[in-house]
Amino acid sequence: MQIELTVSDMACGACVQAISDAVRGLDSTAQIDADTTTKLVKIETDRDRGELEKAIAAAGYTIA
Ligand SMILES: [Cu+2]
Repeated sequence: MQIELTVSDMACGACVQAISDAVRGLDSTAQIDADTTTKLVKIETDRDRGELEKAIAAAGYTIA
C-alpha cells in the first residue's frame, strides 16, 4: 500500500537520504518518493503508518 506522510523539517537531499535510510531499515524493499518543496513523502510498503512514523521520528525528523 502507499502511505503519505508530511515531514515538515525535510529540507534537502541529505534529509531525504536520512529519511529513506530510516524507512529502508524497516522495509528494505520500500519505494520512496520524497519532495522537499511540498514536504510530502510517499512510501510504497507493507509496513504500517505508525511504524514508519516512529522510524522517521527516531531519525530526528518531525511528522506534521
Ligand atoms: Cu536536509
